Amino acid sequence: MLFQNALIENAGKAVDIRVSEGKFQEIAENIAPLPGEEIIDLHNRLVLPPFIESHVHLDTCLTAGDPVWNMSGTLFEGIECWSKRKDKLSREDIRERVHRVARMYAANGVQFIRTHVDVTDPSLTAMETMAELREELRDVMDIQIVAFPQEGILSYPNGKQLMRDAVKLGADCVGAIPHFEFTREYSVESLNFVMELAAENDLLVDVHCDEIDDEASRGLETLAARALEMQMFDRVTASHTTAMHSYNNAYVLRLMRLLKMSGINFVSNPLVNTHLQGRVDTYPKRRGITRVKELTEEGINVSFGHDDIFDPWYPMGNGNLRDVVFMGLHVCQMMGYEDIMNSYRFVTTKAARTLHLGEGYGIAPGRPASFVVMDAKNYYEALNYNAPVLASYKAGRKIAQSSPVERRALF
Ligand code: 17E
Ligand code: FE2
Repeated sequence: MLFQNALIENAGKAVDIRVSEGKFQEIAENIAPLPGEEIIDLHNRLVLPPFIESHVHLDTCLTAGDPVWNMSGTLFEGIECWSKRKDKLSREDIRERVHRVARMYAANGVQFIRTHVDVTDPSLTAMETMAELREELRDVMDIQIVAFPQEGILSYPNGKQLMRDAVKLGADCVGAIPHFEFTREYSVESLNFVMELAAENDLLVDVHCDEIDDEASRGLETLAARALEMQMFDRVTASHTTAMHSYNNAYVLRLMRLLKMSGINFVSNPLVNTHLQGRVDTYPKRRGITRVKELTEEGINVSFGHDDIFDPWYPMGNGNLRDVVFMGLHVCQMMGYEDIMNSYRFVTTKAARTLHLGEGYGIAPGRPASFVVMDAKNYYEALNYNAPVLASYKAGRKIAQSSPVERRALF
């Protein structure tokens, strides 16, 4: 199969892409077609590596308002609402919602998802079902599962054992929620516990870390220190870290040194944390987004996630990561020309680093022929006009398509 006239990752010049046996074979200008080779002319459209959702909760998706709506818009009320919904969880319920949301993501060019799955449930129904769905959806969606203790590890009955059981059920990654634990001592112990658990089982770590507007919430320094001391480095990710927004600058200066030494990744969720944070403020109201610009400038890897699709924490979402990037650029004030042009990296290559996709990702000969074609000539235009993903190919197979959108004034 020969794709002609592709503008790969904002390139100024079009190239052709030969795909066979599910892999990129050749990428060059004016490749001569082979006899009988199928040819698809992309007409100078943008080609990107597939979008990656580096942080979402698939087990909670599509449950907003069931049984109750989150009226305050706080994280903590969201956790209460979810706790009520958890009582009604069944395999069929999870399967139906995850299939539906996987199709929503796929239609928007997403091919990789890291999902956090709540394991503070003695039945571990969500964890078990998600492990099954990970296998079932493998050809269309690569899913990575984080065992996520939504209601705490030390602060939830049998929390440590539930985490160990989730690892046995096949978690790829372990999480924690230090800002939700009853005490500072518990939060430190929970982080030490998951780092040991990950090291023993050769797993990745992704912590919901300091998702609170409390400048005294300092799980991050503990997580980064352990990542350094245990040499786990970029196998560790700190998600949310919204308290960093409220840290004083002198403390951030000290912290930044450790963060760089630790090599950890960050995931920021700009849509959801713009909505959830600042809820105890009157005016001025904090934005509550971690310091994406400053972390990125220091060479630290930061990606963007959606976090929620229509659930107790966020009443919107359709699987389009464009909205996440759009909000992220605004709220983090990264609106320079190059910032905008390169912002697809927050939901592609930077996320790939966090997920450790390695050679399984990226547009290069020998790698799986997975890519998206957007109805735009570069990402600036795609972002600004919310261009549809015209086609999404995974290992050489088309798994989703959209039509070009026409919005026309009649004068
Ligand atoms: N749970 C949590 O602790 N934080 C979040 N942002 C979501 C779920 C969505
Ligand atoms: Fe989250």
